[in-house]
Amino acid sequence: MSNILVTGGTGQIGTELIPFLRARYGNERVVATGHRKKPGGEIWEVGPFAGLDVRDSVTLAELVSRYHVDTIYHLAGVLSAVGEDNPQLAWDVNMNGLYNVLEVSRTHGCAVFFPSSIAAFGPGSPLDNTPQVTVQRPQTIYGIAKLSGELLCDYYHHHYGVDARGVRYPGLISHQALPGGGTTDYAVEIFYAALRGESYCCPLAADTALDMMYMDDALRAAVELMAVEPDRLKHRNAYNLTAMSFSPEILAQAIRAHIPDFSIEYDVDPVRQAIADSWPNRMDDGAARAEWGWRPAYDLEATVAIMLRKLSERLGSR
Ligand code: AKB
Repeated sequence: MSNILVTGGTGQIGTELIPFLRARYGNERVVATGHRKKPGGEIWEVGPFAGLDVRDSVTLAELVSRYHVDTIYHLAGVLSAVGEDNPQLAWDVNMNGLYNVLEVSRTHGCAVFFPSSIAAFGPGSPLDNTPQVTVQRPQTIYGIAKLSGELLCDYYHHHYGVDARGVRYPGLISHQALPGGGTTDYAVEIFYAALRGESYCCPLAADTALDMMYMDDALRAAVELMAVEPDRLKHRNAYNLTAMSFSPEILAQAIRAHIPDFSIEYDVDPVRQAIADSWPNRMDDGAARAEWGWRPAYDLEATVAIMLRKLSERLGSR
């Protein structure tokens, strides 16, 4: 029987994608990998886990052979804000990691899921209703690697028949692992402050609109895309994907519907602000809707309600 391998398994998406895949396909069939030590907790015990730095092609190939892997969800990567602090590391992990995943997929016949990002757009891209196919001149090392990654996935598909598929994720909002080093992280951090009864100090300006998505939608999108008949996919790498668009002020207002005394203040980080200003306000995800039936389930109100409920259960607050 063939199996699934997830890189970046201990990160923001991986922490939730692994149980999601295991519930669907069986615990033993999903191999979690991460460059950090295996975290404690039941989800890490019920199926295989292996240490993996995605730049290590030998270990990656060995795991793919040992576990008879036929699909790789390649989530390992350095995010946008951290990438600007260390562009050499970001390029090394994000590009060489993807290259290794595509190479092992070429030699072992695996399908690949690649998470691109709104970061693959940049100055010159239309910010509103950003089309599926348009100008893409990102200026962050993260965005450059995402765009290069989209092209590399297409190259491996056209030249070697690797079944590589991807989405351009917006900022992802989740209540388990923290994102760690992205420009959209504020949209997760704000909930922790609100539930602790603290004012939130936001690094982005009040009116900075960005695409966002609740994690459950992001997981479902990845699995649905990988399950679609290949001949339906015209824009494989990578599909614009969004669920909502909001600014910090709009998000704060939505939180105040539950916690009326919540307050937000602004101390704009010029690096993150410049990145956010170069990203879409709202993408057009019509190609994903038309080609593989993408529909988000969580809007802003639903996301705020579930984040506050799930996080308050975890943090033991109101
Ligand atoms: C980031 O902010 O770097 C990521 C992304 C939008 O790709 N969340």
